[in-house]
Amino acid sequence: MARRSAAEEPAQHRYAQLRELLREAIATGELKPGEALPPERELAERHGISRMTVRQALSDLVADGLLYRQPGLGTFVANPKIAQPLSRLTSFTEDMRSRGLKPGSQMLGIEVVEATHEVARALEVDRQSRVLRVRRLRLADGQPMALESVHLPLPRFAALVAEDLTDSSLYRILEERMGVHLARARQFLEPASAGPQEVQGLGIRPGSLLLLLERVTYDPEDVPVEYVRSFYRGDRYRFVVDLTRL
Ligand code: 16G
Repeated sequence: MARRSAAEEPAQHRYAQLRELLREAIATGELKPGEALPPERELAERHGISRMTVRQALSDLVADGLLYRQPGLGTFVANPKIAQPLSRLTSFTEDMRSRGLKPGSQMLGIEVVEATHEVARALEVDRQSRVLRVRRLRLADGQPMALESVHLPLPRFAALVAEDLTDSSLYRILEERMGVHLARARQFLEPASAGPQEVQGLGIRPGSLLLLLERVTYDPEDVPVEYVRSFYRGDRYRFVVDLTRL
């Protein structure tokens, strides 16, 4: 890595100082979610640094999801991220309720489609066999959180077409109305960046960071029930895994 020149060193230092100061103010609640930060000019004057340096510090905190910018309005303190444990097989509805948030969905489509290679492999069905695809925008307290696309094999789940999945839980319908028990799931997590579909659905900027979650859920006979791809907002979510050393 190139060595920094002596002139750059102090600015680098002051930028990190401001960033950590703001980080602490957010952590202690001195700065509250939704609160506007003073204008960049004011922060620059107050800390004796350039506006460029202030902007750099704020950009880091925006990238970390602690602040968000509203063009023309300023920079605000973000809501804390939802910390989602990854150990139990839970539904979106259960996840939001356990955090005191109101779950909701906006239906984007429910249709019968041919299984792609990927879907067929996950659901262990023949390529091009018919599957049910349910696409929903998942909301917490009315705010878009994730864009979800669920595939279920047909004819087993054909009855779902008649269900209103807008504001109800798929897992609840499966378990309580259809008598399908969900035993286990395998889930993959990877970073992704927002393309046009995610931008529109989640109301975020192109290129925003997302977490792509892929899940295959199985019944007690180990038959795949659903294959899901969900794009979660990277600025609103973090996942928690508890590890034990054997
Ligand atoms: C979660 C699951 C999804 C499941 C949904 C059911 C992931 C990636 N997705 O969003 O597999 O279909 O919950 O939610 O974890 P619901 O019962 O609230 O409709």
